[in-house]
This record gives sequence, structure tokens and C-alpha cells, in this order.
Amino acid sequence: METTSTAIETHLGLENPQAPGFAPIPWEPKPEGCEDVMWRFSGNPILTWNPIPRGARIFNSAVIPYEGGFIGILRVDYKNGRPQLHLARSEDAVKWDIEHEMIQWENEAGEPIQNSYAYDPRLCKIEDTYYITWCDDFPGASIGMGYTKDFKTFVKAENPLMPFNRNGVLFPRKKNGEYMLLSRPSDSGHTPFGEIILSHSKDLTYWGKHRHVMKNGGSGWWQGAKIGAGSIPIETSEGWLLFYHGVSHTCNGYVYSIGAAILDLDEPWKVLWRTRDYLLTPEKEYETVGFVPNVAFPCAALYEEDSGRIAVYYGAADTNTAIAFCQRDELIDYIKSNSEV
Ligand code: BMA
Repeated sequence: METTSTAIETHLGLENPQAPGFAPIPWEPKPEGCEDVMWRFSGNPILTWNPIPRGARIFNSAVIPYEGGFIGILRVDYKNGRPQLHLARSEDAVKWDIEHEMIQWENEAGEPIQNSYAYDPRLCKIEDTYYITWCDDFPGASIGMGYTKDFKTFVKAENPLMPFNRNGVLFPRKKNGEYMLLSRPSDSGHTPFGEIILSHSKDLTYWGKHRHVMKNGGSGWWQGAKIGAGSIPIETSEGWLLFYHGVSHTCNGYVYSIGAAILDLDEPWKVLWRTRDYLLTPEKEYETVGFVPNVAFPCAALYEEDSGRIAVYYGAADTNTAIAFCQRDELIDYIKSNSEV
């Protein structure tokens, strides 16, 4: 019988209490003896090779709580090598029921449109609307933006920024009536440079007041080639907590690691603290072996304010989807005392 979606069975290790109306986020306590501030889910990878018909790999994907469960906007690379976005649903954010057909977009006039490719989605709730940003074909790599209220109708908006650009990450609330978007100006290929910029908009169409946020490099070669915003920033009392990727250019190609920064709450282009050392770098086989070896690429984070638990979703080796955990207060203390801005 034809199915329209695939339920993926994976290991589950959840144990935290359920807040009313919200499903608990995936969580495992830090393993005994682990000295790192970020640790991997023992059930990794949660998605791996050939997860759905025609879909070769799912990675670099976004998740968000929705109606007592979770929604995923997943990057699916097909067996012809091109990526598109698929909707997925989950009760526990570990096992995913994935639509077999790509998301169908319409323009603001209600006419159907198709992206020639779409990858590296981020998913951000602002007020009552869910915004999706991704790497779009403008032509050439650029930031695509769309929105939905119900995950049934998906409307594509104007491309916010000129090409070439990647890693568009919205802030979850407006400031002084303005939306804020992080991005990483790039080329349209395997960009050898890249820094994070913040832009403002009153209407999601016209963007300006561009501010430089973060440079690649510093003394850390792990982020020496380029950096890019990862997850939607998490609001904390210390500032906006942002997970990002840092890239090292080796004689064997790029290596993508995960770092974090804390941005000023009122002026988020000001970096208050930033990890001197990476939090997580490709070490496990599902991170070092795959379509593109040595990639850990964060695109989303689930957060529980009361407990401070954070589950970071990252693509591994452009093949797998994995989760890593950290605890907000421990992480913030760590970033503050091991910071190099
Ligand atoms: C970047 C993006 C990511 C990818 C990474 C490693 O340029 O295209 O989607 O994970 O390269 O291949």
C-alpha cells in the first residue's frame, strides 16, 4: 500500500516531566565522567541514509514545538543530489513521521511556485506565525523566506536580501517593531569566507540597518575560515544565546564545528561572550563519515525555560541528523569564563 509518510523508529531515552500543553523535549543527563559542556544523545543519529523513498539523506534541519508535539522542516537531499524541504511531525522530537512529498509553496497572490532547490532550513515562531528561512536559488545561493500559520498552507515571501547569502536566522521577537535577521554573505559555491551580519525590517520585505555581528577567526582556527548562525537565538537573562557553526579550512577540506555566543539583548549585534573553543566537533563516525565528512552543522535548538534544558539539532556529515544536549546555566557560565570575542 502507498504511504505518504515514513515513521522512523529510533532509540528513545526520555525521562523529563511533561509541562501542561507541551511535550517534553528530548533529554538525557550528562554521562558520568563527561567533562564537556555539550554531550551527544545516545540514540544518535536519529535519521540516517535513505530515510524516505527518493530521499538519500536528511540533515541540517529545523524543529519547533507545535500543538503538544513537534514539527520538523527537514532538508531532504534526493537521489538526484538536489535538496528540498519536507514537513515532518513527531510526538517526542526523536521519531519522525516524514511527508514523502516536498512542501508545496504558493506566492503571496496564492499561485503555486516551486523552488529549484532549498536547503538548511530554520524555523522561527514570531507572534502567531511560523517563519521558515532557507538557502534558496535566486539565482544562486541566497536566503529564501516563507511563512505558515498551520503547516498546511506555505506562503513564500520576497527574498529578504540580495544574493549571495546563506544561513538566514530570524530572532523570535521584534524589537521596536522591527524584525531582525542574521545572515552570512557568501559566494554561490563552497564559500571560503564568511561573517555574521544582522539586518532589520519593519515589514519583512525591505531590509536595512545592517550591522556587523561576528567575524570568523580570532585565535581559534576551528572557526578561522567562516562562521554562520545556526539556531534561532534563545532569550536568556544574560543575552541572546546563539549556536553557530565555525569552519576550519584544512588540506583535506572544510571541518564544521559547533560554537555558541551570547549577544546583547537590546543591541544584538554586540557580542558579549563567545566560545574560544568549539563545543562539539566531528568525532563520532556518523559525523566523520558520510556524504561530506567532518560536518556538525546546527540548525535548531529546543529549549525548556524552567529546567534550562537545551537540545541542539545538527546535521552530521551531510548525511545524518543528530541531537546534542546542554544545560543553559552551565553553558552560559562556561561561555563567560572561556570567552574570546
Ligand atoms: C555549507 C552548506 C551546508 C553543508 C556544508 C558542508 O556550505 O552547504 O548545507 O552542510 O556546506 O557541506
